[in-house]
Amino acid sequence: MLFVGFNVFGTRNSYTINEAWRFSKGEHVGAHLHNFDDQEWPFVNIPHTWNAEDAVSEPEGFFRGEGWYRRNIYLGEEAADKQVYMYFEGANQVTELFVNGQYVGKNIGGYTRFSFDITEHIKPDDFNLLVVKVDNSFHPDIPPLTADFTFFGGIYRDVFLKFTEKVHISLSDYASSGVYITTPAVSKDRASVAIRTLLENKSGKSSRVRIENTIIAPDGKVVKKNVSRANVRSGVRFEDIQKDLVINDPLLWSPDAPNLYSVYTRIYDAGNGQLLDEVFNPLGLRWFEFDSKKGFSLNGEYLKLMGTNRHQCFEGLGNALRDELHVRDIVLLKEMGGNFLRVSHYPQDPVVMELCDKLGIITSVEIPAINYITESEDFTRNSVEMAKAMIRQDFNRPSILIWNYMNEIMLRPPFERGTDRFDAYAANVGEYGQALEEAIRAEDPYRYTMAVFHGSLALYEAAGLVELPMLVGWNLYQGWYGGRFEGFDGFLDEFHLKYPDIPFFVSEYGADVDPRLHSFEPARFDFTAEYGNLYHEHYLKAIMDRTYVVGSSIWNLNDFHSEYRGDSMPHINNKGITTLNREPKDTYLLYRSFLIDEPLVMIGSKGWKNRGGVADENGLTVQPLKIYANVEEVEVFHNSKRLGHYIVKDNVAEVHIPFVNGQNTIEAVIEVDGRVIRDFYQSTFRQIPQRLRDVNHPFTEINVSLGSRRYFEDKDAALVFIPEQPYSEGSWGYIGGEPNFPRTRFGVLPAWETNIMGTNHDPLYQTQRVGIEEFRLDVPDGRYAVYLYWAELESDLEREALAYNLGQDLIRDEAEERVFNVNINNRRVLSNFDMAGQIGVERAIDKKFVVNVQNGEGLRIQFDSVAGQAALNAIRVYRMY
Ligand code: GCB
Ligand code: CA
Repeated sequence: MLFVGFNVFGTRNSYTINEAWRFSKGEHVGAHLHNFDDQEWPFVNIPHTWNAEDAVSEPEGFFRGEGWYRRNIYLGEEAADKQVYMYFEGANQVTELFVNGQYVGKNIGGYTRFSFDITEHIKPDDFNLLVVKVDNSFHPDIPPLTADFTFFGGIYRDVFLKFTEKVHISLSDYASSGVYITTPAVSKDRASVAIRTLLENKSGKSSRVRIENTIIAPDGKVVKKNVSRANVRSGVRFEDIQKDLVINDPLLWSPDAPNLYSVYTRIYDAGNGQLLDEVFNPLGLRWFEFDSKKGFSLNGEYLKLMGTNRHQCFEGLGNALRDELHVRDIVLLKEMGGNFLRVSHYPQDPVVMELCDKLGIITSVEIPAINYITESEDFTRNSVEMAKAMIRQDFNRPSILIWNYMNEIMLRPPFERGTDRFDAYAANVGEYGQALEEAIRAEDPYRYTMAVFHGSLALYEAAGLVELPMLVGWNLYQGWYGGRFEGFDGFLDEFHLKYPDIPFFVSEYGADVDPRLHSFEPARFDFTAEYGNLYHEHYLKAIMDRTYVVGSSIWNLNDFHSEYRGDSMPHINNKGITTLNREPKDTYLLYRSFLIDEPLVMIGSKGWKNRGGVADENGLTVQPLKIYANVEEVEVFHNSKRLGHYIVKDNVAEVHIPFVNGQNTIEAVIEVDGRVIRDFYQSTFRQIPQRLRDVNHPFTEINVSLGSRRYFEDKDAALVFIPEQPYSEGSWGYIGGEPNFPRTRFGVLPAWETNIMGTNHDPLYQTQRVGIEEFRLDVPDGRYAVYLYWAELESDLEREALAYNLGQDLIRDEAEERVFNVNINNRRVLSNFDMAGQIGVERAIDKKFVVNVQNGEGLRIQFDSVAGQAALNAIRVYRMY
């Protein structure tokens, strides 16, 4: 009611216009005009991407080009006599706006926010045609050029209309809030605040205004009100500065106590007192320091920064997430006990930053300068512009302490090392870095700058980048892409020794975990949960052991889309400690038990609902299970039977569970100060008897992955494939042959990582036994379904060097011919079977055969070679009758 009489909508009105846009991919001549016919175009809602499907579909590549959005929107009275802005939280990557057939403007860059003043182009109390053209084509002058994530196109974040009075706080300074708050001095006793406000006057005449900043304490009380007056000339941006606003005994902002002050910046007509505009900003009072020996301190106290990186995509949605999904991620991080987020590799949705402010997550934010640069003025200019937009837009976030301006920029230099051209390139990269370093320091003298490198120090030295930023970030993958875990420790110590004055982060480290894969003999690059667990157990300890490492961020909080990737789950990078739809993996539990103080017990491999294995002499199958806890001991029960007390070491207790056929319930219990806390895990176990003809344990089915030490869970069918074993009398297994392990420049790997066409169960086809003579099962008489699974892994297909293959350089021999016959119980079922010739390489082949087994003959699947070596990737035998 306050403003009725002069302003029905209050001071500033803002709402989303996300719904019911007509959309079409591709080029459309004249689509910005009124008479263009879009009736055939489907409706979409924003957030929207046109790549949600093709970025995960089998054919390589995803659509990169233009997409058009059209909408007629009725603008009522709220638009009359107002300044009207269209505000985008983000669209990837070049956006052009047309209103009522007229060109309004263009934005470059897919991750920062932008706004257009559309006042001149609209008609109030009428329908207005808004047309947005977005283009996600590769552009040599716009970062990112290449990177290990999918460049989803579209208007993938909220779009708003904003209506202000003619005299208002600026919306067009890089789409920032128009208010810049700094805290030049903060101590326990006293904080001094400065507020700079940009004002716009579009009224055509000068205006006398009163500018009032009100600071409200976390408890809701006004602690400061400061007023200034100004004459704002029309058409000129006016800058109001209020400084030395002192707050005594401030409530400091920290991860444990994220106290937030509110700053309301209001402008009033100095004549009639009318409130013209009001802008809110958060304010956090804190001081901090990064020290190369003592590590990080916040408000004078040592704090190890522990957290993750994050990518902004989700299963099925690409990057088009509604606010709630962004929010959930930050909550997940907080619940894990994290106090740090590297907002990677680009600025993210405003709600992400909002949550970090509120939950007390310290952040670094970065521009997407990744892998290499284009040596052009435009590339540098666009990068600097992005950095400015990033900084101004999130300038007032207390959570942000660091601006990062590059990620592994020397990973893919386009010129050969050792040449003059390379040296010139390295020098150019150095200059590029300097331009960014300078621009950022000029924009924001109160925060730290950072550059993030991959593990080849010499390359960054060559470019002169190592000593440029205030902080360095290292992305380290020893024991994943190559080498061993210990290489990580060695790298940290050596760098610290060589550059004792440079404070640094472990800005990335991680290992891919496909939640369907398990192994009790984990190996580098097997994609199993168990290997990922070992990797993180090692890294966590190494990071904690070193005070001088200021902090670390796991790569990554979530699994994320990377279209060109093969791996066990094509198009997805599985280094998340949660899945694409945010199911926690064991690694999440490991960190949670380490970082959270209140007593916790969590059983690992929760998602593994279908287990299996071979029974021992006692009819049991003993398999290890990890339990995460932050107490000294945990008591474990299996199917209500007490197994005992287990010591927890470094937050992990390893328990051997004697699994039985059928349901298994495991209970873990801790007791702290009389409080009992428990966790449960349930799994169905499919036990394979030692002797398949055991009358007490009738054979039903067996699923085996060949050439492999991995278990593969088919979650949809609720079954599990178990690792191969050699045949022995009465039992089952292979006869002859050996696993086909791929050789790479960085060693032999336990499985291939080729994208297999025609299946989602790639891991089953990515291992195989070659030279196999027979797979034999001494099953009882009956009628059986035998499923054989194959894919030809050897191929001469020329592959473009992957944009991102740290260590995946495959050594291929010339693919040999492979032709063989398959017999079942001496009956020929396939002759001259030639996968490459008949079906093609790297394509899944599933064949089902029905066999009567009689006279105690068992099942013998026999392979005889015609040319080259026979092969088998997986087998399933199922008793029908
Ligand atoms: C890195 C990159 C990141 C990749 C990651 C990986 O070093 O900075 O973008 O996704 O490695 O998984 O390879
Ligand atoms: Ca949003």
